[in-house]
Amino acid sequence: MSKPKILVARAVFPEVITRLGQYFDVESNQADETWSKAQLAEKLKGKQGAFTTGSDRIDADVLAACPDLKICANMAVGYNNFDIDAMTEAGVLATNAPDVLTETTADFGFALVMAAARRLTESEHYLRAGKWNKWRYDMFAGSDIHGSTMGIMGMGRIGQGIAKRGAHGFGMKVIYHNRSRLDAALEAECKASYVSKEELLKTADHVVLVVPYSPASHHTIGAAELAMMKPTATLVNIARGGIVDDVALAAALRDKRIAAAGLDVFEGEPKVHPDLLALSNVVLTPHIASATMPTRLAMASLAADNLIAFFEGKVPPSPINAAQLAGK
Ligand code: 8YV
Repeated sequence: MSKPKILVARAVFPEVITRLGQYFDVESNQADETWSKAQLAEKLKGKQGAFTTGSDRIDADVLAACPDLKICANMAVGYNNFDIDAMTEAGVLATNAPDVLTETTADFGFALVMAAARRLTESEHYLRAGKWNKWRYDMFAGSDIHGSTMGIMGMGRIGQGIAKRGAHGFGMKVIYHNRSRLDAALEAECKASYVSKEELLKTADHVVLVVPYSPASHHTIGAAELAMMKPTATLVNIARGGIVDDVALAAALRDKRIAAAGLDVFEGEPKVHPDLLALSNVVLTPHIASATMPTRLAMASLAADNLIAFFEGKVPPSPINAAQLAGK
């Protein structure tokens, strides 16, 4: 019997490609070419499965061009690159890669809070530029982490990981806002108290965004929200570009209406708004919160597990729209 045909849309670990090759006829982008949506659709023609990352768009246009497609396995926990309704309509299963990246991503979120609040990259650039010639009492004075208040918007697994790091490791007071309140046991574990979005923005010294992107969460942080924050506050976004209005943020940072920001994700990435690039009080990283080799391997392996289970007629480990498909 011939093997199902799959496309691996990005360069990934060779061992994962080898493993997939045992089950599938694999075409992979190991050359790491940059494909437009139309090119991705072209490559997907005749394929029954796709291995994608969080920036490979699968929507009605792509699905219309690829009637053989049955499953798309995302090597990412976020899946706003998928139009889930269109996929369900086309009978295509979507899977993601949750859990395996939680702690690594929480580490990075916390690192961005520290880097932004303590002006790590800004001071390093100053030193490297040869500008350090004397001591000054207020040189690169930032804001404290220990004993401060951290406000987490989006209290899923990664948000909870950041809360625990802050509360248990740094004695921070943790407040959070989420669509639904955590149960009492989880709140106690995270030492976190539920507050309104307004209270969080007004009282937190460090605001961390971990909300999933959807049209409803577009520009969760814009000019009005930035205006509520303390002038000494830090804003960190490890969620998705589009959760923050980057232009409004750049203006707030430039006018010192908030003190600092740490951003791993951007509207329109990999392009970064020039207004942000022009500022020194923002730490900018290229969407690497999950980037450690063990975690990236675990994410790729989970995407592969989903594809293999699906074509073996088993229940894939992390389906997104299985219930919708079953109810069709
Ligand atoms: C991915 C991410 O690296 O998992 C996610 O949702 O944002 C990152 O871990 C990125 O989406 C590429 O798949």
